[in-house]
Amino acid sequence: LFSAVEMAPRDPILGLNEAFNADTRPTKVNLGVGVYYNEEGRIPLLRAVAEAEKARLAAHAPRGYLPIEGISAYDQAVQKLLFGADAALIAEGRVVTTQALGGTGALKIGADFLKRLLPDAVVAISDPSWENHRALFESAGFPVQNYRYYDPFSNGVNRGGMLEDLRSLPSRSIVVLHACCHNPTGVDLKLEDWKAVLEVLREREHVPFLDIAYQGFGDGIEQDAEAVRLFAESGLQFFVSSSFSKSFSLYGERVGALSIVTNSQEEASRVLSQVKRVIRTNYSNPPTHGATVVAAVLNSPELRALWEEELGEMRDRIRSMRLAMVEQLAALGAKRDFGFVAEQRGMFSYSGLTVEQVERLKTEFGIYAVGTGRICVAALNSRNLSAVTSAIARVL
Ligand code: PLP
Ligand code: TYF
Repeated sequence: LFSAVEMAPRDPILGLNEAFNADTRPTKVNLGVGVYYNEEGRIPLLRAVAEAEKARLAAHAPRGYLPIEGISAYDQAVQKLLFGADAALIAEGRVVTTQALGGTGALKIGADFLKRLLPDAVVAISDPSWENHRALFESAGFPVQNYRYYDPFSNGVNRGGMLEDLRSLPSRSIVVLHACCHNPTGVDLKLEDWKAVLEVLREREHVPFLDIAYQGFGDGIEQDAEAVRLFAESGLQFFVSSSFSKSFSLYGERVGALSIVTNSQEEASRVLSQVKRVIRTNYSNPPTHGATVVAAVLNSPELRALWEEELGEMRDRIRSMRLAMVEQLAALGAKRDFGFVAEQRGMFSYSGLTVEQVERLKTEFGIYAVGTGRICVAALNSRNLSAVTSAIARVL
């Protein structure tokens, strides 16, 4: 049965963790995987989460099956966070939201549902994108193409190329867009760019699939939802996959959601019935813990304020690490201007380091980054920063 099974390639990012864990150098630094570490180099357990968990534990709540679409209070809280508390489309009952197994699970449910709706569609993802975007949509049966996105010369977005590629896709393609804090580049569209993209999507009748895995890590919770809000007001129908893995530091609890914006409440109920069918045949219904905690935090004014404060601290710490990195590299006389790192948003920076330079960082200095040159700025702290910047200056 298994004699012909080939060894699958390792995930280029998660595979790095294994190499990092096996490295015995005490000075090693993991800038590979997209995880937020605090100043002490640990994944934080947010105080808001700990409070909600304490209450949940004390309640000795039974663990029955959840509804297929998840916890209603959670789904509603997700909608408010994404579309705004006063969004017309929520009041009109036009949005379907289902709890999902992280942002990844949301993408997968959305992809499976789309395959039934548009079996012959092409999916387009940014060049570059989170590698799992391609793999997920391919495994759902779609051909996946790239649209131009990152421009290495300006460290910005190739706006013209992006719009041209979106225009030349077959009509009714599925277009995956990073709503904020683009992974892996850290380079986002500006509001004007979003408007231009939206018009092309409308013209070509493409189906937008917004992926928002880092809400609150860019400029703020509301600010980072700018693209989602713009699409919500456009009258278009679209998909949103969202995740609390990073914003609640609940990676392993798998807390995400799929939201689908439809034209009417009646349409929404039919869509929900089909999404539930997809969920049922994948994992039946979602787990209780993470979504209960997130719903408790988002629906309690005190815990929510605490969460916003803690999320703000994470955002500010990343920002200060970006600035310190730029300053230190300049002070070290690095052979390149790294000023662009301070302009990027979210956890990542496309540093421009080559495969060879990344390899040297690993072998000579025990500093792990993704082969594309992506570094996770959220893993820097005031103790490892100077080791990282001096190593980068050395390999340039
Ligand atoms: N989408 C993007 C762009 C991501 O970077 C991630 C990161 O993990 C995800 C989705 C998946 O999030 P989750 O870990 O909640 O599945
Ligand atoms: O890009 C990252 O590092 C995060 C974590 O298959 C991740 O999004 C990486 C790879 C993967 C799943 C999650």
